[in-house]
Amino acid sequence: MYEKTVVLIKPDAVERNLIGKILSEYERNDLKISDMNLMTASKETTEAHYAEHKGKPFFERLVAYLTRSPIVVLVIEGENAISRVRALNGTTNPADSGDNTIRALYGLSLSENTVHSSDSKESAEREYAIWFE
Ligand code: FUP
Repeated sequence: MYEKTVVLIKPDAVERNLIGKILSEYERNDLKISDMNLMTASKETTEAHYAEHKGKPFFERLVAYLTRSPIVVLVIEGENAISRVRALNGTTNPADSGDNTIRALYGLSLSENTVHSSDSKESAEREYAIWFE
């Protein structure tokens, strides 16, 4: 199924000049970047994006991290883009992530794990509305 997914290149990656390396992982796997914004996320937008985690012990730290410096917000398209981008990104904790995944290559820790991508079609639509509308 042809899909769109929302990806965030997070502050730890932009700070370390990894935008190009991360974009090239998606492009060389035949995924299409169809929208892209470099921005500093507001607290309100970040809290909406991570609404499912509100109230959890790591929530405040998560919001502080995502808003501390610029991020890149992307729309990536292709056949089964949602699961393919999740596979390229790797698991949430870089320490457990498969070799050659973006999080294994570049992730610093569970909380500073370099990239985000939507986990379902519903999440992709919700996140698109948050970041692009
Ligand atoms: P993912 O879908 O892989 O981005 O992971 P989650 O939605 O479960 O978590 C969102 C973000 O919260 C992760 F990228 C990292 C952060 N997090 C923590 O900092 N501590 C935790 O215990 C769990 C998640």
